[in-house]
Amino acid sequence: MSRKPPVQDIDETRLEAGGTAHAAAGVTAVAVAMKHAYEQMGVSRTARTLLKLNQVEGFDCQGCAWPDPDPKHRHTAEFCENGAKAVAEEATTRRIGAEFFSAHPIAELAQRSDYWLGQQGRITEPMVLRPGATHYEPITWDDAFATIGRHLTGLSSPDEAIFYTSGKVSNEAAFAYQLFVRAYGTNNLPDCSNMCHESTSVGLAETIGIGKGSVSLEDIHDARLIVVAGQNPGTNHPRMLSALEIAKRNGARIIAINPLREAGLVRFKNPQKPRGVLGNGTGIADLHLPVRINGDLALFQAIGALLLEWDAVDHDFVAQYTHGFEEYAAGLRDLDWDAVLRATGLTRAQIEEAARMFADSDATVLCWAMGITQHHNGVSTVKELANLAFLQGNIGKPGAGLCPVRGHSNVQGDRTMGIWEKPTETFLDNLRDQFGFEPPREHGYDAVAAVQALLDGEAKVFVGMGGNFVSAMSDTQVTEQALRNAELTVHVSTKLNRSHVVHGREALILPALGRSEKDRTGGRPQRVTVEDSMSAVHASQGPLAPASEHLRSEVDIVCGMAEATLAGRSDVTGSLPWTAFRSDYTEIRRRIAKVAPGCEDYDVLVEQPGGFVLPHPPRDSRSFPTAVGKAVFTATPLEVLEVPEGRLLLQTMRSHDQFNTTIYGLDDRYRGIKGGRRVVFVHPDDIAALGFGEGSMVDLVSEWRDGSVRRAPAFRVVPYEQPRGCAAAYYPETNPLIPLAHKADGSNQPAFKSIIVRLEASTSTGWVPSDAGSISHHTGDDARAKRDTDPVQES
Ligand SMILES: Nc1nc2c(c(=O)[nH]1)N[C@H]1C(S)=C(S)[C@@H](COP(=O)(O)OP(=O)(O)OC[C@H]3O[C@@H](n4cnc5c(=O)[nH]c(N)nc54)[C@H](O)[C@@H]3O)O[C@H]1N2
Ligand SMILES: Nc1nc2c(c(=O)[nH]1)N[C@H]1C(S)=C(S)[C@@H](COP(=O)(O)OP(=O)(O)OC[C@H]3O[C@@H](n4cnc5c(=O)[nH]c(N)nc54)[C@H](O)[C@@H]3O)O[C@H]1N2
Ligand code: SF4
Ligand SMILES: [Mo]
Repeated sequence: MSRKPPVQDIDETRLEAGGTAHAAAGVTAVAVAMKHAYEQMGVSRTARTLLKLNQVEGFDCQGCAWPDPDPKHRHTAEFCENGAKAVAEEATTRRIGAEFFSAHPIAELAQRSDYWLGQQGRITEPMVLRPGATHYEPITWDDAFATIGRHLTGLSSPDEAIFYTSGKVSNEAAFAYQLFVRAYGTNNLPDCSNMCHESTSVGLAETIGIGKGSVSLEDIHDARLIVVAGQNPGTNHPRMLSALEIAKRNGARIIAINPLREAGLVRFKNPQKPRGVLGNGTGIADLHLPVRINGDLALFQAIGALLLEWDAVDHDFVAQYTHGFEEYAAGLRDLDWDAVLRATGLTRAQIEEAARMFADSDATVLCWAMGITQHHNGVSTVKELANLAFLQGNIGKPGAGLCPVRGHSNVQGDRTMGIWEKPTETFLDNLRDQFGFEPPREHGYDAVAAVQALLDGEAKVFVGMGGNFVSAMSDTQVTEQALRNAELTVHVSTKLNRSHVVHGREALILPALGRSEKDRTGGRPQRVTVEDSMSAVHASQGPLAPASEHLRSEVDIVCGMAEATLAGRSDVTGSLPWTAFRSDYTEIRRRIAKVAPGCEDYDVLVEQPGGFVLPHPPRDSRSFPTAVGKAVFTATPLEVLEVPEGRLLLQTMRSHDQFNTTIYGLDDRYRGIKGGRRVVFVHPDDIAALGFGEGSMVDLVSEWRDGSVRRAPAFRVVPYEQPRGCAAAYYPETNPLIPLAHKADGSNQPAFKSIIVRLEASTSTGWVPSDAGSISHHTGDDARAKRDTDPVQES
């Protein structure tokens, strides 16, 4: 066991592939979790930290947004393997300070993978990269803030600055941040949600009037049918399996809709229960529909058509609460079943079996994640899920509802706090009334537009509140160029990542306290609050001493940036309480209560053990705050994503050993991968048909209607059961394949899950950097020919 960071980077030649797991979790999960924790934190720190994780008096897991059980039903070990890894990653005893940065020039760091960068340890002091310098060097906090203030006040318009947020940021920091940004004068507040559940937020706002899910944990426990579509909970929301296990024991049936047979959806061995440790565990999915990538829209339409045909419809609900039913039903009357079968890759019998399970259930919960949202038609597919819920009245009653499962632990809370490039007028009015300045009304840049603005020279400063924008975004080479165009890049971070080494002319790294750490900003113990995927808000307080005495809380850092930037502004300075904010976060919560809709008495309610649940009109009273005041059925034309001969439809997903761009390790245990990441999973018959073999080295190549050709080199071909014509590989290594303009209609979310690619024998055999990729262009007739053969790859 070594607590030292790796010296060497990933060696893909050591990769081993083979064998998939038939169950998730179990004792192996506990062993792996503990190994990670001990390696990063040592034994006693591990115990001190993990026992506080997800406890009422403890801190909220930095992993996913899955909710905690109510305080009466929590275990002493209320976390999963990947929660333990998330904690270990932050609570590591590894450190990088000034010596590290003076020993490693940027040119060298830029060659390192996100894995190597992240594994070096916690950043201990503010660092600056001066224009033209080869190394980051230390800078005082005051000078760092002054640098930011100088750049921001020097821009010809506040709209030339971009303020990104990643979803780990607390509600207090997020609220203070958006206040600063709007007082400064822009709504350029893109966030990771733009790449994540934006299609959900847009689709649900249109159909139910609020962009959030409508279920509680109890609804999952009490459901008769649970659909898990485009989601891999065994890896990405592991404690969801405990909830599914309870539901199964209460008699629920489960349908998994996924091109892959993910281990967590097959069987779960609950490590908290003797039967999970000693027995065979619990079977999860009663039916697995191995849908073809992007086939969900057609699948949900087909299920809707069958329910209509069988009259398995809640007519009272439809009549009383909905709008647009006739048009929806008319659209499905002559459904083109041939097209459905081509789009879904399923048989009619499989679809009928699923529809029968819907028909037999009087309480259905529909869960989904990135397999649904990250497509060009992600918004329509979400709306199709809403249609299914409306058809059977499965919203606003126990055991039923819409359940988008959010990613980052506080991504939903950040939106509630106003981290949004398209704020509502109500929110802005409240902000004005509370703080006495006129906030900007024009909508700002989302993530894709932010990259474009930097490319076009219309934006010049990029501030990242957490996250790793360069690696997370699509079109790696283009996004990197965009960030390099900036005059200043600033990152508030805990660990080193690629966004620090692909930088603007000048760059700052501002090291923040993590959630596992004691926050004594203003000389007193402070707590923060977060909101989970089911709109439950609660407090979080870390137990550990900070990684370095120089760290500041995100709230404190925001206040510092704000003071340095707004100092000379007579219109806003007097009314903004930065001093009060940093001396007691309760003051921020009092302001949240006044500004954020639904957060009345926020400061009082979060004091209750376990917190409180935000209002959700469709869930609470079947009232739908849409334009027509009802739940809105929508009719979308059926669509088949056709893939030309010799190509594959690629999805990009997470391994079991990563949190987004943070790579914990190199194993994807449930899918049989050890020691590497550059793999492409392909159906065995497709491998043969394309003239490759198991273990062949290939480049992934995507071609686009504008004549551009994108390449991600050096992936090992791994045979893997899935629908013919589909393929899968990990993100972020595949982001070079996805043009900025390949995104969802209506939500602008990058379509990370459907990319038509071809495999080409690779010329590279050795190591390639994890952002390796290239863009070239077809010319003349060649380009025209491509346009004719490639029907969907619009960009
Ligand atoms: N350990 C860990 N936990 C995490 C994260 C992490 O990286 N690591 N990330 C967090 C974040 S930010 C998020 S957003 C969530 C992501 O959680 P998920 O959405 O579960 O993440 P992905 O790995 O992208 O998995 C997508 C799933 O959808 C399936 N899929 C792909 N295309 C399609 C399709 O067209 N149709 C259907 N029906 N299925 C499809 C894939 O096979 C895969 O099982 O997890 C959060 N939790
Ligand atoms: N191809 C492809 N691309 C994708 C996706 C996909 O499925 N496929 N998924 C997309 C999705 S769903 C998402 S959400 C995005 C993720 O995009 P991001 O949220 O931007 O990325 P992360 O990798 O979660 O960010 C990790 C970094 O956050 C910093 N950090 C960690 N903890 C803290 C903290 O407590 N405070 C602060 N200030 N910083 C901290 C660390 O420096 C770390 O390096 O990626 C998207 N990109
Ligand atoms: S399910 Fe998510 S929130 Fe819960 S412990 Fe695991 S990673 Fe953390
Ligand atoms: Mo996400």
